[in-house]
Amino acid sequence: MAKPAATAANIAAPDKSKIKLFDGKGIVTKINLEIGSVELDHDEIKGLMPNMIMEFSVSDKKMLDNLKIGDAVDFVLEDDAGAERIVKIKKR
Ligand SMILES: [Cu+2]
Repeated sequence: MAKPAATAANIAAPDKSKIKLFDGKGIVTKINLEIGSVELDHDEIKGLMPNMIMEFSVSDKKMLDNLKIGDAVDFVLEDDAGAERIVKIKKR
């Protein structure tokens, strides 16, 4: 399906149906409190990507407060038409 043109109307009310959530597991390898990102050595995320080490943005920097390098975590990744960010993360 063709992507609709970006108009004020669809920017104000994004199409929620494009947002998908994925559960993941991984190990924290880096934390960036300034920009609000966490690098994870993550397991396969079924339907999205194989296991790899990569950096993710988080929806709220406060989620990183209780994490440290080496922590095993469960997380929820939001994929909004290819734009990914972690919306939940907690120590396992
Ligand atoms: Cu990945």
